[in-house]
Amino acid sequence: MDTSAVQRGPTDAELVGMLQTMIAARIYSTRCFNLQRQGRLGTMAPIDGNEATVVGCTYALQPEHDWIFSQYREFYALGRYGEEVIRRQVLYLAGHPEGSCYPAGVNVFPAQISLAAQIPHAVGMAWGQLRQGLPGVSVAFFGDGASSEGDFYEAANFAAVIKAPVIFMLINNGWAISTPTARQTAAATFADKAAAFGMPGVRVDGRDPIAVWEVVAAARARAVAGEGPTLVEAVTYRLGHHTTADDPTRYIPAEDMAAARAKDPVITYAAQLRELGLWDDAAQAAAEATAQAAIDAAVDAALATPLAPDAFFDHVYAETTPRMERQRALLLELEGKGQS
Ligand SMILES: Cc1ncc(C[n+]2csc(CCOP(=O)(O)OP(=O)(O)O)c2C)c(N)n1
Ligand SMILES: [Mg+2]
Repeated sequence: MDTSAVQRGPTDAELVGMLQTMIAARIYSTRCFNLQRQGRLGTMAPIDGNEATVVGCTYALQPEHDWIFSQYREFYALGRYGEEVIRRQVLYLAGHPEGSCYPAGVNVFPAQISLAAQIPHAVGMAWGQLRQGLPGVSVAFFGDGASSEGDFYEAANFAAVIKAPVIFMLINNGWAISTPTARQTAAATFADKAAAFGMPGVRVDGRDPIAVWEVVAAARARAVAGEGPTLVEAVTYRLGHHTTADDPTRYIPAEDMAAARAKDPVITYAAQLRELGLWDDAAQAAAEATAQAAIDAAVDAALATPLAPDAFFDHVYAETTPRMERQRALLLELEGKGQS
């Protein structure tokens, strides 16, 4: 297999780019959280704690060839897939259906709220890539909680049998809403589950973007060499609310959260790059200002876009069913816009 990318490791520019993207992700997510509290955006799931995993992974990919299938928390950190991702994510939170459809060339699938349903989609895409001889891989992000769903077992089993070029990125952030990992599985690690499928399972520090980069680069090299899928368990800790509808202080002991915050990946990775001489106060200020300007522009544009209350009917099927047309008419009537 081609191990050149694995052997070279990330360049200095990529190391810096990863930190800029992680900082931006935290700023985007925090801003959207606050706007939900003000009633200006809808329910959202903050990314806090997952930044290093998502960014380390995407920097090891080739966005022009490799497809991303996310759960609901990763979008803020997909900056390597282009600024359009954050613009669409904010549109989505503002209620616009087109916010979950990406334009051609942005290889990102819509958010998936139904746990694990994105995993068979990723394997299906990878199967297509394999059959068409395309050079890319598909990556499925999913949580420790999602790993208990049948969709994960079915998709992983099938992927291993057909040697699909897919990477299963299981983000173990300690929690599935209020269920701790100790109540999620009796296995010693989530990575151990790979053995039953006949694929490699790798456990990596999900708070270390360089470690994640290396593991994903190796998994990608295997996948494109026709050697099949890899299960990666990235271990981190959820630093925020499950969603804006959650209150983690009711079930996470304050000392556990304080210990996790002391290992906040955005802070520890910045310190690491300062030690390497790749980061300083000016770089930090510039990264924050750039991210702030980008999120301000995305939010202003989303909130200024008129929202048709029935727009979501247009994006379910190519042809709307009679039942949905009746529902649309009823909705418009209730909105005072349809039959008066
Ligand atoms: C099929 C299905 N069952 C239950 C839920 C409700 N639910 C939403 S998020 C969640 C927890 C998921 O935890 P995990 O997969 O670890 O992801 P995390 O939120 O930690 O990123 C649950 C149970 C759902 N969305 N879909
Ligand atoms: Mg989780």
